[in-house]
Amino acid sequence: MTRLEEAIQNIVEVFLEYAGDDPKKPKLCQEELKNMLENEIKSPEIREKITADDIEEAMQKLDKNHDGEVNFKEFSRCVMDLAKSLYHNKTGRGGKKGKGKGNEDE
Ligand SMILES: [Ca+2]
Repeated sequence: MTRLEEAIQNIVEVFLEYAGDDPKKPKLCQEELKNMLENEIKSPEIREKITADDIEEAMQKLDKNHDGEVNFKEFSRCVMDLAKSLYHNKTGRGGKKGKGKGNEDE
């Protein structure tokens, strides 16, 4: 498998692995989200972005539709946000909107 294929597959597999036993309704509850963050995010740089120390805050941040759980759409948005932030750190580009410099190609 190529690196990109592997990355895509990993995102799906990590989500499904933690998202509960019901394959028809894969969502992360707060406890599952906590397990996932603890086991799958080790880099302090990324950890601080997602405030894994405060699981309720992390949950609220990710749970965009406020149903108390994190679905795949919400999870993948979080992964993309982390990827964007890493990209920003490496290149100085693609930072938060309205911050002026480094924003021109958005
Ligand atoms: Ca949700």
